[in-house]
Amino acid sequence: MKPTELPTRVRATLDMRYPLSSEQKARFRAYRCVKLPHFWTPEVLEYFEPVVTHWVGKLTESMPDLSQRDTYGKAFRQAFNLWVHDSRVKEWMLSPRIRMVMEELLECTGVRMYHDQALYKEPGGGITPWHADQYYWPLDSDRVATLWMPLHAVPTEMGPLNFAQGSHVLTEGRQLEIGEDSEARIGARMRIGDFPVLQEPYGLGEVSVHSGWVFHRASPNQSDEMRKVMTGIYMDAQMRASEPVNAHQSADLAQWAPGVAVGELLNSPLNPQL
Ligand SMILES: O=C(O)CCC(=O)C(=O)O
Repeated sequence: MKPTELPTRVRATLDMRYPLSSEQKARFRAYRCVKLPHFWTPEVLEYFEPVVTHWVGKLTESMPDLSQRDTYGKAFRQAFNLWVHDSRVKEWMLSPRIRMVMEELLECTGVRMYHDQALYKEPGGGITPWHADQYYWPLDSDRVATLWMPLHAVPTEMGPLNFAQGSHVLTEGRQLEIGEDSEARIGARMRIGDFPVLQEPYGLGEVSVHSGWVFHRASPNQSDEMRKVMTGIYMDAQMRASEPVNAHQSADLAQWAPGVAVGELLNSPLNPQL
């Protein structure tokens, strides 16, 4: 794959540090989730939105109709590792701006790609049930987080991501795979109110970062437009593979870090250091 010349102003934003405030860093340290306004410029979103939309169309074309999917399937069209398919996406997802913000939030000196995924919640698409991502990940520390990047503003009716702030300390519910059961059981636990739920729309260019054990969900997309989101999952460059504790983790290890054995650094060709 040949490197791509990006438009000058897009490239400039990808190379520029996002100035995290001490309040944002403290918030992430305490709650393990934070929203970052104006992370991307309108130009960056205008450039990448059609690229991501093209790949979601191509990579999910065999997906059955919404009505034929289960609760998780109704949550979104999901397309993985777009950076491997497209050099423009590669430049974006491995950009200095992302590296710097993830290093600062995860408090480590290097980060690697675990994988990326586009999450397109269709008009009429259902809830994203409550869950914690790290249930799926065979990783030996919690220095891993998702950068959730809507490609447009996301008002409440489109299903912005909600977080139970600080819920990474809760071990109850971690063993639940995403689905109706996780929605009911984790939802009931969150209603107790120990972990205030952040439920806010996203402005244009706003992104969020949440670490692997924070419980989160999204409401259905009640608008008549697609909710278009690109995400990247980034981990400490020193992350090692842990013994898989469920079938999802075994499959994840083989898929996202092929050839890496338990105890080894996750440094397969699919896990470049940014
Ligand atoms: O986009 C969504 O609705 C859910 C996203 C999510 O669960 C994640 O990125 O970890």
